[in-house]
Amino acid sequence: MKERGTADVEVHPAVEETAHQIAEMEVRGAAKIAETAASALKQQAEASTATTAETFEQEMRLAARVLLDTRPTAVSLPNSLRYIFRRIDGESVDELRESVITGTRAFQNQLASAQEELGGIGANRLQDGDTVLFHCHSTDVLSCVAAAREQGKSIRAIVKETRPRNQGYITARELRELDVPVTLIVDGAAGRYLEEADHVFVGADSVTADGAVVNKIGTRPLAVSARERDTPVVVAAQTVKLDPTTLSGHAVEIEMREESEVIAADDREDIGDIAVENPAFDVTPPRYVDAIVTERGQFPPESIVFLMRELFGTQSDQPWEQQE
Ligand code: RI2
Repeated sequence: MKERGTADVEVHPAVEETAHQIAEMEVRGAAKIAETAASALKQQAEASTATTAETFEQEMRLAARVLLDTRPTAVSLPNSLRYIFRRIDGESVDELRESVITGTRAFQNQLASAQEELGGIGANRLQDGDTVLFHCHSTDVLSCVAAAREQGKSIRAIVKETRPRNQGYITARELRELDVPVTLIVDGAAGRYLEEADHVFVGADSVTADGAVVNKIGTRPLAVSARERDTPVVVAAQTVKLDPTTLSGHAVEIEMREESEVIAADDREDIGDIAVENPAFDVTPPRYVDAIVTERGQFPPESIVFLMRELFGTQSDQPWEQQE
């Protein structure tokens, strides 16, 4: 991919490779995607042979767009790039390069400390002996459980498979590493097991200004069933998951993935002429969510807009767009 009207501006192979890994979900999870994309941008800066500041900046914008073209829903990806672009500063290529490297390090440190702080806050919701029902695989959620375990609380887990990619298996494995007893269930059994749950904990790929939570497909029906039983639904989402574009009315695009994740080609052929759809995420309205836990504290979903205004103002920039 080249920037229009420019000669020989190309992205580093490491950026292409990272983009491929994100698109194929070899690298996945909103926080991990953000961290890896930031790292790729740093590699682009480090390897740049640009001789002018203008060319260097063109390379950065092009690299950002290649990374952004991978998965449309997790806002942590554009937010990570925004963070770094806001800190790009200098007259010479060396100064610009250094600002990208420094900005990336600051972003990655912030990401790690945010998750730890969030974990401590989320752990306060958990009591010794609680049973928690989990959907998806979220490192923000697991940080809450890890902090609760460090406080000596005993937690029991019910883990949904989370079809089609069975990310519940990853959650189950990581909960076992925290010495949490795990019962794995198929997604359709969640209603029955909600009777035993004291909380539902889920992650987020994006949180909108009206407090809606965009997360792994199946979150919404789980939250609706939990509301019916008065089981609290807690969303663990560090502030990098808050979508600044929704402050000005933009909608979150829901990623549609390949049908091969849903059904094997042979089975599909056996069945006959059918359509298969595979939305990766759904949107849970704020009325089904009890709390959004961030590193800045716990918020009722309807008030998350105040934190978003404080963090982002009223506008969101697209610094990777081509400059005229
Ligand atoms: P952390 C995942 O998406 C899940 O939907 C999860 O809730 C979310 O990212 C957040 O993950 P995917 O990349 O940042 O597996 O909490 O499609 O790890």
